Amino acid sequence: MKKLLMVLMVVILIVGMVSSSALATVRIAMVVKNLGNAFFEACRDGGLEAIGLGEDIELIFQAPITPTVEGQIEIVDALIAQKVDAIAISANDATALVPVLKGAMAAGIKVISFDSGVAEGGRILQLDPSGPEFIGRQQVQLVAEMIGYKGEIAILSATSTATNQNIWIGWMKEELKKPAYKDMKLVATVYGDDLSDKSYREALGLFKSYPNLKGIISPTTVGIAATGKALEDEGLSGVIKLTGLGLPSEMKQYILNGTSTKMALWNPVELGYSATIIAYKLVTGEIKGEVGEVMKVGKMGDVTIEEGGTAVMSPPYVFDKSNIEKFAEIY
Ligand code: RAM
Repeated sequence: MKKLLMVLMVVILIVGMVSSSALATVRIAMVVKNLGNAFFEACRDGGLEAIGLGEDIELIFQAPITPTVEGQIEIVDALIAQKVDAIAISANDATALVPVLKGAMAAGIKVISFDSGVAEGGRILQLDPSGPEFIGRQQVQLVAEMIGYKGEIAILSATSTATNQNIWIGWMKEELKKPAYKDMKLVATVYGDDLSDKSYREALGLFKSYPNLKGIISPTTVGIAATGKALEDEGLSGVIKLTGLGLPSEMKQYILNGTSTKMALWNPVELGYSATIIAYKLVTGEIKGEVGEVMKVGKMGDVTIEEGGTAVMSPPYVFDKSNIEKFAEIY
């Protein structure tokens, strides 16, 4: 919140290494869901690491203050007018961005989505952090272990239109159909909109509405940290088990005190790094964006473009007391 309040402008950062030579600068815009989310700040740091590899690249980092698709459409419109070379976007809505991004591509801008995807017509490719099926199923496996495969569970998500969370939730529901989970019941899915205060209130609402609740999955870094705080404040740490996708730096205290015994996430710095490299190589023509193509993504190695124009970066890590402190220093 503090960070969010500090930043009242839509444009928060324009950085880059602009060559003093006559070479044309490649301008890559990273557009994320909203400002003030440490996950996306880590993605931005990865983007900066990537542009550091070249001397003619500039990174423009932008997001609406709250995670709305209208805000992102306005930003993309402005980026088209600025004639940037590439846009890498984490979408607040899969389909509503398609027309404006089609316009961007028609203007010669290379468009990719990463993290939270845009539907096929609106981007060249979507970079998933890890396989969506794997992520969704793993979330259920984690909470099931924590509650002994028995009792009521709820999901506290980001926005109701977030592509990534909605796909993961779809896979969670698939996983829950397996006989192993017959004694578990998903009683509610609520949305904290990736805002700490709203997520906190939604968590309190769950505690009140479902007195028998045994576990919460929060597949959003903002949601899981807010839920951890709500559980602690209400004296419910360990009573209702918490898992999800969290930043180690934000979740360290809750992992160490047992509010959440295990949770998962990939490295957001590497995600921003990969998205920026792919966007850059699409601009230079080194990557075409065709299905089957193997992309060389710097230190991340080879990444293949699969059916539907999707590519997967790497598997998620699982954090617990044994490794949380080490990862908390990184992101
Ligand atoms: C939040 C955002 C982001 C998601 C992570 C796990 O920071 O919703 O899109 O990937 O959580």
